[in-house]
Amino acid sequence: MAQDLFQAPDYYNLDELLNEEHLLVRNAARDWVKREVSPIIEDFAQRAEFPDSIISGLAEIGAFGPYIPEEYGGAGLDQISYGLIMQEIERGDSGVRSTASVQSSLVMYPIWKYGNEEQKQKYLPKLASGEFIGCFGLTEPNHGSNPGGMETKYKDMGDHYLLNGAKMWISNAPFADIAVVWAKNEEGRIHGLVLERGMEGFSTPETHNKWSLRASATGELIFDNVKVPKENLLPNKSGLGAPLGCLDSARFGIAWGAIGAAMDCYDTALRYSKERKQFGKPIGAFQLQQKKLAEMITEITKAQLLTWRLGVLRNEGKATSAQISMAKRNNVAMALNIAREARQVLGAMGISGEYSIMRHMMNLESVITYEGTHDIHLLITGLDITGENAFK
Ligand code: TGC
Ligand code: FAD
Repeated sequence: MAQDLFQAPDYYNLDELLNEEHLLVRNAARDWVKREVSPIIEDFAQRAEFPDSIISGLAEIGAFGPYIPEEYGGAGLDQISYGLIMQEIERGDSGVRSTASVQSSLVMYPIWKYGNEEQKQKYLPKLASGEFIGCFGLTEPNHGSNPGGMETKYKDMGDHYLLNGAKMWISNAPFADIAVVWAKNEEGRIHGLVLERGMEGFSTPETHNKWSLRASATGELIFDNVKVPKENLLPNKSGLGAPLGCLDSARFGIAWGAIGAAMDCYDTALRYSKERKQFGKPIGAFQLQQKKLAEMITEITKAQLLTWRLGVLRNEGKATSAQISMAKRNNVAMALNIAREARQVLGAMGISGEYSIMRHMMNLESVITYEGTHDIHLLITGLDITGENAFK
């Protein structure tokens, strides 16, 4: 990839809304991405390989459990710092942000919120340091948008549970040390179970041939009569609300992350538009290119404001799930549109791996689908404002 010359757009001086800790955390993540992610990520994406050498760096910048208390190895930061870290990482690559999102919000969060003290002590410090990598199994071959219909189930065998079923499209699965898996008991109630690699009957085949999130490893989780020790059940919450509660936290991080991808596309297109000359002028001097760039910075600024306000609400414990859905939906679509427009500003160079735009665009095609599709989030807003459920 060409040298990383990224300069973050801040059209409305939003840095003035951030405190010293936010700026410190954000700048550390920004520098780390420039130093450790940008130089290698295109090669890994081209080879469809996860760059596991970055795991220790992710832990160092606080990307594994930013808001998990320090007593469990987390960084003990607020929600805006968490969002800023996700923004900076996704500025580098959505797949790297996926790894951090899953680890923090889909693995550490349920253990922290629904686990007992022994489970927290056993897993959280190792997840925070990157010694353990986790994954989250909710989606199944027959149940994506409708996870409540899941077929994976476990039976109480007296001294252990017996787990059967399958999950698919699971980020980090091929190399994860542990998996938080959602399954129904004999009464049909959903519970979370922690599986460890090496349990007999538990396998994690990799999903190949993805044109998106190529630097993130995706796989299946297969449970063939897996004996799960009883102490591995997360005891403090059950029902579909348990996995959906984790999704709130992850979707919040994605809303910030998408801004990072959009900022990178905009910044690349702006710089290119000043350097590339056609018809004797920089292409940025033509109205059609200015329209694209002006609309990009407008949309980025609106998304930054939306997300900052959502962060304040989350810090105050007041953000609703529907507000989070709105931000995830808006910001990912915004980023995808900007990636498409930015690609055009670069002409043929826009499809080259020398620039990050096409990689962001392809990645965002997953981001707009996972953690609830664009349609599902619209229906969540629709239900919230009308009181009418249009899902079923
Ligand atoms: P519904 O009847 O509405 O709700 C069932 C129970 O859940 C509660 N609830 C929530 N709780 C916390 N947070 C939320 N966001 C919640 N949404 C609902 C609800 O109150 C109820 O509780 P209770 O106590 O009354 O039982 O459920 P439904 O079956 O109608 O489905 C609703 C729907 C469609 C919105 C939901 O299922 C949904 O969000 N579907 C999308 C599925 C999804 O997002 N999957 C993501 C899988 S993980 C992933 O993609 C990771 S990618 C990560 C990466 O790589 O970065
Ligand atoms: P479907 O649910 O089959 O939807 C297909 C289409 O129908 C969509 O356009 C959808 O919007 C539409 N649709 C569905 N229901 C309705 C409705 N009621 N009204 C209107 N339209 C509807 N899952 C995990 O559990 N863990 C992970 O780590 C994880 N990582 C992922 C990584 C990647 C790269 C990808 C691509 C996916 C990942 N997922 C993960 C799965 C993801 O959450 C699901 O793909 C997503 O929830 C959608 O489910 P689906 O693909 O089965 O689509």
